[in-house]
Amino acid sequence: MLDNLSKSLCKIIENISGKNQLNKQEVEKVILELQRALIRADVDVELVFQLSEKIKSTVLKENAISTASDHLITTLYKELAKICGAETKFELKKGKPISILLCGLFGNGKTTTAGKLALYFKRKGKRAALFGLDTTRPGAMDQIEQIGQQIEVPVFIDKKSKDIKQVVEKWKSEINTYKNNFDVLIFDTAGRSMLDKGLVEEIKYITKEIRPDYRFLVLGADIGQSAKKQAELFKNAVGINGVILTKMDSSAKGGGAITASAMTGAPVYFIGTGEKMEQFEQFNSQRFVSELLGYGDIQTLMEKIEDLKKSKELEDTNISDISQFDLNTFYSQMNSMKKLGPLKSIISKLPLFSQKIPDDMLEVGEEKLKKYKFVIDSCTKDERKNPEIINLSRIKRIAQGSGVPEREVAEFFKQFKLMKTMLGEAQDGKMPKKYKNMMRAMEQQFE
Ligand SMILES: Nc1nc2c(ncn2[C@@H]2O[C@H](COP(=O)(O)OP(=O)(O)OP(=O)(O)O)[C@@H](O)[C@H]2O)c(=O)[nH]1
Ligand SMILES: [Mg+2]
Repeated sequence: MLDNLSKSLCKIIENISGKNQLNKQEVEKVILELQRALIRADVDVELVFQLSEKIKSTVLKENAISTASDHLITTLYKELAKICGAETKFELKKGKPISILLCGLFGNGKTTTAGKLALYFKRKGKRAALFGLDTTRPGAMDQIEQIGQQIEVPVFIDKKSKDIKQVVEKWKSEINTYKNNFDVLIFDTAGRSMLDKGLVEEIKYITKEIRPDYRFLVLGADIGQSAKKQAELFKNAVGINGVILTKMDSSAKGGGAITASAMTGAPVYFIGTGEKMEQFEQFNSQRFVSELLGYGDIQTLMEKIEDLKKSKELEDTNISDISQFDLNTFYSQMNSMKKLGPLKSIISKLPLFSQKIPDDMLEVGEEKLKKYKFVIDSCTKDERKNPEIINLSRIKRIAQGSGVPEREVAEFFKQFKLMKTMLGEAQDGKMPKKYKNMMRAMEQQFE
């Protein structure tokens, strides 16, 4: 997601993380780099300017000649999170049906998103229904019909009518029945080009008649600088009160999209991350910025670990004293990693880990764990407690005893050593400085 922007931002953070204090020139240099990175990613120029002014005035308060690098990082994080929108979870009130209208220019993903939303609500135990209001594009009705069949959600369409007024009148006259039978009514509308005056008139008309509770603008992450114009167009026409970003999987730039919330004044509620119906998730601006800045999705990782600990699936492998870290603790760590399963995808987003841990160490499968167990069983008590004493002749002996090839035995000890070094450094407070900054930024966000 937004790989290029993320790379540039990570580089900026890396450069300042190493320094304690930054003087005014250095701050200005960082801001200049930030501006370049954001503009290259298609973030609106005016917004970039406002953001940089805000950061500058916050970190260099009262004509200070220098600032702590931590302060700059936390400010950067906070301000970026702000332009990506407030934290707003989409929640349904019990017993109160809602209607959602999707609008946007053509090809941005409205119809696909209508299906994704319906599936999202269905999985939450809600009764969702789709309504086709695209009487313009040939095949539009078939498309939404197929989507409905695929996700097993009722679809209301009028294939014969090409007259939007007729279709709207029909659904409007029956809307109370639908509201009694469903929790969420989702209306898919026609997409056109920005130059098409008829589009604005049509969407205004539909909104006036149907009076949807939510008017979501569907924006593709690949639209670049034109996001601002689109946002304004639909904001003025229907008073957008939510945004859904699609194609977050495929956009290299996406700057228009990340600032869509700032531009519409409406929160980004969801993002689409692929063509499949399941590739859809709630948007969380803090997590998003955290990933952009290379801190990875720490929150998700922590939640996952906590859940597993609660369900007792994960042993508590906290090691308070690094000298206690031996082959036995190493084995239980590996065992835990296996339980976390898809953690690899999360860990690989954490630069701290991804740089240090080889891929095959993150892919701990059943087979490998079995081998590790044989290796450990073939070690003497002394070797288990002090694996530092392992040498070539011991490796040979262990390989014979365990039936695991020498090369793999050697690899096992190499990985043990690597993990011990990493944990040692982490405990010395050398490595996680970046993470400490991040946590502080997150805390400050709520102050
Ligand atoms: N990669 C990717 N493709 C998507 C996503 N959302 C939609 N698409 C694709 O974008 C294309 C257009 O999607 P539609 O849902 O038909 O877009 P639309 O806005 O309804 O288009 P019109 O009705 O013509 O205005 C399709 O090929 C979708 O599969 C997404 O999140 N990721
Ligand atoms: Mg469509």
